[in-house]
Amino acid sequence: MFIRATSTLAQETPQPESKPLAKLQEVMIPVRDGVHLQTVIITPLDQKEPLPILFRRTPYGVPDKPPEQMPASTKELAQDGYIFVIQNLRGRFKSEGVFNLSSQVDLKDPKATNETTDAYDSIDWLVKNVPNNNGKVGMMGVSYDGLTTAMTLLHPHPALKAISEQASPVDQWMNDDDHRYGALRESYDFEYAVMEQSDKNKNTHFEFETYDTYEWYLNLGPLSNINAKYLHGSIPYWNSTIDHPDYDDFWKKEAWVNQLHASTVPNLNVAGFWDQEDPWGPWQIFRHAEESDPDHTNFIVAGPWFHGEWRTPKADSIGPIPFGGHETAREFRENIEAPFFRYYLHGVGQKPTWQASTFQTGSNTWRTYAIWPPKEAKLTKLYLHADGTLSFSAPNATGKAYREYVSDPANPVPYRQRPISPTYPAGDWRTWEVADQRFVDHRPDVLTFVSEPFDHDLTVTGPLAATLFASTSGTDSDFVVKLIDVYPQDTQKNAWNPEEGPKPGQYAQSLNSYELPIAMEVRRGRYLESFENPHALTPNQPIEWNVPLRNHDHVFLKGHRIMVQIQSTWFPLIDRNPQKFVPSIYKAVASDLVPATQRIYCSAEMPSHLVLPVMP
Ligand code: PG9
Repeated sequence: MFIRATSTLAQETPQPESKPLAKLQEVMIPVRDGVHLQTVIITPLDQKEPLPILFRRTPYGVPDKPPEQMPASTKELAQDGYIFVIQNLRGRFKSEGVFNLSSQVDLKDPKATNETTDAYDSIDWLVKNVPNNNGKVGMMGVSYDGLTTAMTLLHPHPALKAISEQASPVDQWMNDDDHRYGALRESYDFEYAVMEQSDKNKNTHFEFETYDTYEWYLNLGPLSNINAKYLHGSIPYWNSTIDHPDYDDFWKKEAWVNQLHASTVPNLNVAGFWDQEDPWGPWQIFRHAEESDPDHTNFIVAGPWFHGEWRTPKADSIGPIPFGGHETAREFRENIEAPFFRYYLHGVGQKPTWQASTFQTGSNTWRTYAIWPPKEAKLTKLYLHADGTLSFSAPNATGKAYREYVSDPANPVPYRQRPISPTYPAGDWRTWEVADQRFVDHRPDVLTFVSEPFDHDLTVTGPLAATLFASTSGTDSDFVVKLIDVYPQDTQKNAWNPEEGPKPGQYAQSLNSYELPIAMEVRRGRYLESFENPHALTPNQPIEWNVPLRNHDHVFLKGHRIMVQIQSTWFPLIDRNPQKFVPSIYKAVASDLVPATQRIYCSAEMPSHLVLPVMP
C-alpha cells in the first residue's frame, strides 16, 4: 500500500529532468594481438577546447551511462576538464581475450601481450581516434587499477605524460594482497581469486556457510580442502598459489617492479598507512624509480587511510580515529592530486617542491619532506623486557632471559574481533587494521609489552622494523609483531562529550586506553634463510627474526604509551603454520598441525627490540 501511494505521488509531482553532465561512447579498442578491449570514453558536454585524456584500466567493469553527478572521487579533477576513459582489462566483461590475474611483463618477447602492452596500444589508439584531445594522456587508479597504471612505467607510450599509481601491488609473494614474506594471506587470496575468476561477466562473492568466516576456515581443516571440497581446481589463480608455495620463477616473473630502475614518467605514488590490502607496493615503486630520477618526477603521498579511502568524499576519520577536523581525502585531491595532473597535462601551475608528503597521524598535520626517509630521523632501539615492559634501555645481564607462550593451531588468534564477516563486499574488513587490540591482549598466546606513558611527544618518521630473538619447540613457526599506540587511561576529563564534539587535545570516550595498531607484520620461519628454499628450524634454538614494519609517520603523543604484541597465529588472514616442517604447507594433513612453545628472548645477549626512526 505504502509503496503504491509513494509511486503515485512520484508520478504526480513533476520531477526535475536529470541531465547527464557528459556524453559516453563505448568502443572496442584493438591491441597488437587482435584482441578488442571494451572501453568507454566520457567527454564533457560543454567541451570547447582540446583536453587531456585521463585513462583508467580495470578488471571491475566500466559504466554504461554518463554520470549525472560528478562522483566525489573525481570532482576536483573534473573541474580542470578531462576526457575520462575507462577500459575493462582483457578477459573481463565484454573485453576479449583471457584474464589471468597476472602482472608478468616480458619486454624481450615482441609477441607477448600484458598490461604494459595493452595500455601502450590503447593510448596509441586513443590519441589518434578521440576527437579534440590535446595529445597528452594521464593514467590513474587504485589497487588493480593502480597496478595497471604503474605497469606502464616499464614501457610508457610517448603521449603518457603523468600517472598516479595508488596502492598498486608489485610482488604478490613478498607482500601486499596475497602473502607477507611467503606467509599466505589465506582469506584474501582465496576470496579475491573466486571473486575475479568465477565468472567473466561479474564480480562473484564466495558463499560461506557461516557468517563468521573464522569458524568456516577453522572447520575447513587443512588448506587442501578448499580445492577438494569447494573449488575443484576451477580457479586458476588459487591453483597457482597452492602449486607455488615458495618464491620460485612463477612469483619472480609476477614481481614486475624488479624491472623498474628509473623514473620514466612523472608519477604520484599514493599509499595508505592502514591499507589492509596494498600498503607496501607504492613504497617499492617509489624506491625503484628513485634509482634514477634526475628530473625529480617521482613523488609519494601517504596518509592515514584504509585501501582507497583517499577517494571517499572526506576521510575525516578512520574507524573511531578522527583526524583533527581535516578532510584528508578531499584535501589530498584538491591540494595535491588535481594540481599534479594540472601541471603535467594542462601545463598550468607548478610541479611539487617536495619528494614526499604525508598526513602525519597523532599530530594530525600535513607534512612535506625534501627527501624520504628524512635524514634527521635517528634510528633508535626500543627494547622488550622479560617483565613485560618496553624501554629505550637495553636489558641487563641479570634479568630473566625470555617470555614464552604456547601457540596452538587448533585455537588460532583471530586477526580481528569475531564474527569475521567475508572480505567482500568489504564492510568491517576496511578498517580492521585500526581495531582496538584489547580484544586479544588477555589471551595466553599473545605476549604484551608496554612502556611507561611518555612525558613528551615521540615522532616516528620513516621505515620501522623489529628484531626478535626467538625460538620454537617446533620445526617451523610464525611470529607476528604489532606496534601499538595506547591512548591514555583517563577519567572523563580529557574525553569529549559526543553532543559537544571535541576540543583540541580531547578524544572520544570510546578511545579511552584504546590500543591503536600503528604497524603489524608476520614472518614465517621456513623462509628466514631463503625465500626460494625453505628450511626447517632447529627446535628450541633461538635465532634472529627480522620483521620489516614498513614506512610510517606517527606521533605518539605525550601521555600515550607504546605497546608491542607478539603472537604466532593471525587467522584466517594468515594460514596456519603447522609448526612442524613439511615440504609444502598447502599439502599438510590435519595431523601435521601441532602446538609449539614459543620463546621471545629479552636478555643482554639476545635483546629483542624494535627500531624506530625518531625525529629530533
Ligand atoms: N587489492 C585488490 C587487488 C589488486 C591487485 C591484484 C589483486 C588484488 C584490489 O583492490 O584491486
